[in-house]
This record gives sequence, C-alpha cells and structure tokens, in this order.
Amino acid sequence: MFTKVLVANRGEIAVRIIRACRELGIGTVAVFSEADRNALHVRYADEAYLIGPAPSRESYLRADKIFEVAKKSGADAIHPGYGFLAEREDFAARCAELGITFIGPKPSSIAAMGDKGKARATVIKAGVPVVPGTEDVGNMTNDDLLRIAPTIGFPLLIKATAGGGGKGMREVRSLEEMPTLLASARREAESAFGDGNVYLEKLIEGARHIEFQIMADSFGNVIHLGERECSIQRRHQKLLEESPSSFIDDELREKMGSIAVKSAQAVDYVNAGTIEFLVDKDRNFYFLEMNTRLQVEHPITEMVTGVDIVAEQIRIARGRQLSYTQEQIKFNGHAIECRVNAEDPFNGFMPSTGRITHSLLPTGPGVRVDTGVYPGFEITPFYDPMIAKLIVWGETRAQAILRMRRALEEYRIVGVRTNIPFHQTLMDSHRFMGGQFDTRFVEERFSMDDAMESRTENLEIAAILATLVAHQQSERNANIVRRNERDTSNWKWVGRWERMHR
Ligand code: MV4
Repeated sequence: MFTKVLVANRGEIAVRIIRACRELGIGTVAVFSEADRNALHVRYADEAYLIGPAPSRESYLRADKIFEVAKKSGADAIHPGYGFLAEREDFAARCAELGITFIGPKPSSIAAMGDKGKARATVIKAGVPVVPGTEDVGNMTNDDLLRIAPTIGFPLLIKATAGGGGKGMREVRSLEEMPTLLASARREAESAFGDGNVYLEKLIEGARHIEFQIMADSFGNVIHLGERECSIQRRHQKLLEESPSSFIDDELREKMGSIAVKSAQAVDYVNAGTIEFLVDKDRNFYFLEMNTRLQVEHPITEMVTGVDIVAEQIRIARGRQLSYTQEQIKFNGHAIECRVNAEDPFNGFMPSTGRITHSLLPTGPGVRVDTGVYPGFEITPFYDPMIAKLIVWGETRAQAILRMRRALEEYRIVGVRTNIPFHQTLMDSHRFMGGQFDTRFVEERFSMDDAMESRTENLEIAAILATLVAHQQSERNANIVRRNERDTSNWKWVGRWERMHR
C-alpha cells in the first residue's frame, strides 16, 4: 500500500498523475525547478520541493535530487511520467535498491526494449512480425552491414540501436551511398546517445504509424486496450492522435492486439506500455519498437475504453491484479487528441515563449483538456513546447471531428502563439476528414494556406465528408471566425474581457 507518491515530472502529466493519486486517496509529492515555482503541478500536490535550476539536466533529470526528496518526504513510490527518467533502466533499478516502488516496468524490460536491435531479436523469437532487416545483436561493422544490405534490398533504412524518434536514421537508395550514410548515421547516434551502433531495415514507404496500448500486472496477465492512430506528425513530433484508427477493422485489431500482448510478454513486461507498429498500404503490419512508459496520448484510449490508465498503473505497482480481463474491454465511440504547442504554425512552427495573459478553455459535452498552464504562467524555452492536450470524444469519428472543431473555436490563449490554427486547418482537410493519410501527410501534402486538396475518390468515406463539408459551409454562412482571423478574434475577446472587468 502506498501512502505517498513522488511525481518525478512537470506540466500536464504531473497534474494528471496527481489527480489519479487524489482519487485513490494517496498523498502526492511534487518536485520543481526554478522555472516552475508557480507551476500547476506544484499547486496541486500535497508537498513540493525545489530540485534545481531551470535546465532539465540540473533538475528533472537529477536522479540524486529526486531520491533526496523521496527520503525527506517519506514517499514510498515514484511515478516518472513520460520523458525525463521514465525509460532509464538505472533509475528504475536504483529505486528498487532504495526500497521505493518504481511505478513502471522492471529495469530488465526497459533495457530489453531500449536497445532497438535487441528488441527486434527478442520479439522475432516470440513470433512477432518485424520489418525485414538485420537480425544479429551486438555491434556490427560496416563490412557486415555492406554485405547484408543487398540481401535486404534497397531502399533501406539505417537505424540507431540506441535510437527511437528518428535520430541517427538514414534512407539508403543504393549500395554506393551506404558507406557515407553509415558514417553520418553513426556520428549522429554517437553524439545523441553516446552509442554509434546501427542496424538495417527495409524501408516501408507510405505507412501509417499505429500503436497499441497494453497493460500487464505482476501475475502474468496482459491485455491490450486497442490502438491509437499516430500518423499525423511533423519531424517525429506527433501533433494529433485518434482512437480507433479508421484503417483498422475488428479482425486486424484482434490480430495486432494479440501480437502486441505477445511482444510485452517477450520481455516479462509489467505496467502500462505501448507497442508501435508500421502498417503499410496493404495492411501488412510490422513491430517497430516498444515504449516502456505512459504516453502523452494515453487519454484517447481512456476515453474509448473507460479505463483510467494511470490509476491502473498505480494499482499494478501496488501488487494488485488488473481490474479487467481482455473480454471486459469494450471500445466505445471515437476520441481525438490535439496537442496544443506554443509554436507558430504560420512561421515554420517556431517555438513561442512568454507569459500567458489570458486563456479560456473549451469544456462541455465530450471535451477534456489536460494542461499544466493557466493565465499568468510563463512559457520558457527550457521544456517541451506542449502546453495542453485537447481531447474530445464522440459516438462516431465524424461527431468527434465536429466536436473538435467546436472546441478549437472555443479555445482562447493569449500571450504566446499556439498551433491551434494548424489543428483548425487540419480539421478542414478533406484528406484528414476522409482518413486518407500516412506519416508523410503533414510534411508533404498539407499546407496552412490551402486545406482544400482535391476531393477523394473513395466512396466509402463520401458520407462522412458530406456531413463535415456541409458543416463547414454552414459555419462560413454563419460567419464563424476562421483560423486566419484567430489573432484578431483573440484580441477582440481580450478587449471585451477587459472592458467587462474595469
Ligand atoms: C521506419 C519507417 C519505414 N520503414 N522503419 C521513425 C522513428 C522511429 N521510431 C521509426 N521510424 C520509422 N521507421 C522502416 N523500416 C518509417 C519511420 C518513420 C516514422 C515512423 C513513425 C512515425 C512517424 C514516422 C515518420 C517518418 C519515418
């Protein structure tokens, strides 16, 4: 039984974890940097401790400081959230040595999935489909790789063993360009991870990125909570996620779900985890990697399954059994999450910093906002630009999209630029409405100026499109403020607000 959980994170995810603890009647301990003295997670926790200056390296990444606070406060468990220390095997191991429960998987599972080459080899043995590529573990020389490359075929990808997130990744179109690209991939991986080891995979072009949420308890029970479509991304940063994926039918969901469960079992997994897949045009799917932590986008799975993933993590870490069997998991409706970033979509998504002077959150039926900011809070350049997650639920995908349009219109943030106009433009995109996109969509086919791509020929989606396009038209007729006027509308609104409060 825990009496106190230390939350080793900041922002919206720290707040999310504190909320779960409060509902479970568990005390909470926050840690914060000098830039976060006034942060929401500090206000919501029962106790809060300063752990260092603004840069993460000197605060949120300082395991020693966090253990010091754990001791001082008497916390008996640590929830790492995502990022920072969440996937550090040594951190999880040290928790155990100090008699503190790490709310996450075993150090050995983190290690087994952290090395992407090792992860491949492990899941291959368990019968999980992976992209054709190298199958040896351990360091491979350039000679080895040049010999194996033609047997895989071109185009192929060089990937960093310690990687993830696209760092140290190179597309190779022919054997001639291999040596140069191997050298640059190794150099990038060495500087990013201190490990220049790489492996090869055949390049799957025009694929979707679809991931499965799994939950595993310490009694060997493993279930999946369905998939999340994560193809709407830019430079390996996800911008929007939805569940279910319009590309996955019940049969494929069951097949991929059972493979996801198998992947987790292969590393003796406990707690919440995510299996990432690539799914090609012909619906072939391949294991990419496993994230051994809670993810940013977990709320959309919570909305369609009704499972409180964070509460479930805490129960599992306390040594309880999963609250659900696979048969008890029912998928209901459709959820979409827009990541609201302090970035200017009209200026190459440049990060925007400053004080949030005013903000008004969307609420109402089917709307959830997870955020760590509020009016008066200053956005600094020290951390991730994500300031909120706007999550909506609808009975159908079309209803969820309409609801997201409504919520985006309600949302007002003044003081920093945000990517809300990007999301509004995306909601107008016929390709998005029709579910016709892959991981290249935002970078290659999407423009803030011209959301009106040629209409799709796919008849299956014509009905959804008709509803959504009609709605778009009626909004225009009603003179509802559109994205390019967002700044003006914000300032008009601020004017009204200030007149009201004089
Ligand atoms: C791939 C791929 C195509 N073929 N592997 C990018 C980050 C890393 N986690 C895996 N990634 C990819 N691996 C093969 N064999 C395409 C990507 C990829 C990608 C994957 C998921 C989400 C967005 C992506 C954007 C570009 C490339």
